[in-house]
Amino acid sequence: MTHTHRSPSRISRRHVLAGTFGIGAVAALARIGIGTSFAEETTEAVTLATAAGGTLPIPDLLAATDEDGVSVYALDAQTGTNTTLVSGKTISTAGYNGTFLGPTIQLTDGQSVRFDVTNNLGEETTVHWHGLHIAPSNDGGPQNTIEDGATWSPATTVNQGEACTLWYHPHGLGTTADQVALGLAGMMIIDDGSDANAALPHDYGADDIPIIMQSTAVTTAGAFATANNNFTASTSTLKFLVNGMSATDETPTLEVAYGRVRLRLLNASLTDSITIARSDSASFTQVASDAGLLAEPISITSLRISPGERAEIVLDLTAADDAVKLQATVRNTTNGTRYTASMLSVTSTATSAADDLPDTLNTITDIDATDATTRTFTLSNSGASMLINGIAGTTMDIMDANAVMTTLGAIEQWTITNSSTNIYHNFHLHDVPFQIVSVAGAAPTGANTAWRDTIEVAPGTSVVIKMQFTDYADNEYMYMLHCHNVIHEDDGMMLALMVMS
Ligand SMILES: [Cu+2]
Repeated sequence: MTHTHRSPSRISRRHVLAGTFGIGAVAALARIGIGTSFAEETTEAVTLATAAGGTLPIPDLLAATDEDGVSVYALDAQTGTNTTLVSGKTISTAGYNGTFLGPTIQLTDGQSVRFDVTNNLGEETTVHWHGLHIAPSNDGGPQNTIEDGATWSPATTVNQGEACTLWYHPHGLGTTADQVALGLAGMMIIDDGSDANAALPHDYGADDIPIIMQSTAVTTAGAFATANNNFTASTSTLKFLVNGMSATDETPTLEVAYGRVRLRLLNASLTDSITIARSDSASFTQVASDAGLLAEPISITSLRISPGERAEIVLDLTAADDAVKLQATVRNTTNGTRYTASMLSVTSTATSAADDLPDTLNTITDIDATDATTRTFTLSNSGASMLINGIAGTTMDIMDANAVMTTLGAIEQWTITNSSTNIYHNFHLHDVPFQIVSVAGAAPTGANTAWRDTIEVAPGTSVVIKMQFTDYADNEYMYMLHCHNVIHEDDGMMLALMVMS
């Protein structure tokens, strides 16, 4: 196989914020399989996967080192610059193990892991494992500050119970938008060992492709925007990035050697929602929400993904005579269309069609909330001050004083109300995924019937969710619940949750 089409010179010319991406080892790593021994893997009669080609950069899989049965993943948060995205501007960036974004971490349920996160940013940071079911002391929230030059080493046994697409990013108090904007974000993939996940495309970099989408703006000063008015300033340059490549300047291409491809879509934007559709308006298949596989594949023609959310889709390619082209319609917090980007063009060299997808992907057992503790959370704003239940969670004292207290094993049902006049919010809960009871009074449909950890709440409406707080309790460390418009989060739309033993 050849990778010359991803040579560094081509990449830089295409305005890629290159750092960790790459290139040669992707398929080999995918074959060896992080988390399984080489011996196990070689006893299976596997067909070598052919790495996807095209101009789309694909983050490397992060290789682990083994320490007495613990897979250790090393992340180095570091700074960089980019001089190619906007001509004449030197943009400050940051990434993990590179200068923009980070490698993909692929984990398997039951695996013992440790993350060694070293901070070389020159300022405090944290790393939160968005969607990962993990103890609050390891969750990476504002209590897990990593000083400049220090290394933080949370360890856990992967305990997700769902095949899903998660991500990792900073989660400090008041600094999340600033640091995510620089490029501090990476994908995390969980394999639950299920037959359904195995029946879906799952060869990383070959037919299982991460798609990290970022709606960004570069200011006249040459910085990534971190405030709403930067995005609307006529002097800012808007760029839609896909795995760090500017789709605004040139549509990224993906050439797959298979009849079907799985795209793991992540909206890593600060504030914008993204609606994905095929440019020919044809249908495509969604197989996973942000927190797990759907009960069954669903056919859709558009997919709206709010900031922080993920979704997995599969594209059947052999039926298409031409490239399957995806477009992204990007909307601001008041739901106005900012722009539309031609985000990806996918082609296949396969000559035979893929096998049928499974009819059933997941068994989602309904949480019995008959005796649930109920709570109400009202998201509102007073000008630029962003509030939950009237509180702006901007200091640790406020977090402590207003922590939501629950107990291990508790089942709860929450009504999340957006009382802002015209601003969209999207609610994210740490620790456990939730099930949706209703959206604006109606029963959930589509991907809203699957596990979720982030849900958009339209102005003047409510979403009712239910969840159970399993496995992890701590009387000192807190989880967070917040709006995942991270500008709103930094402006106070965040509270703490304590699960007491
Ligand atoms: Cu919000």
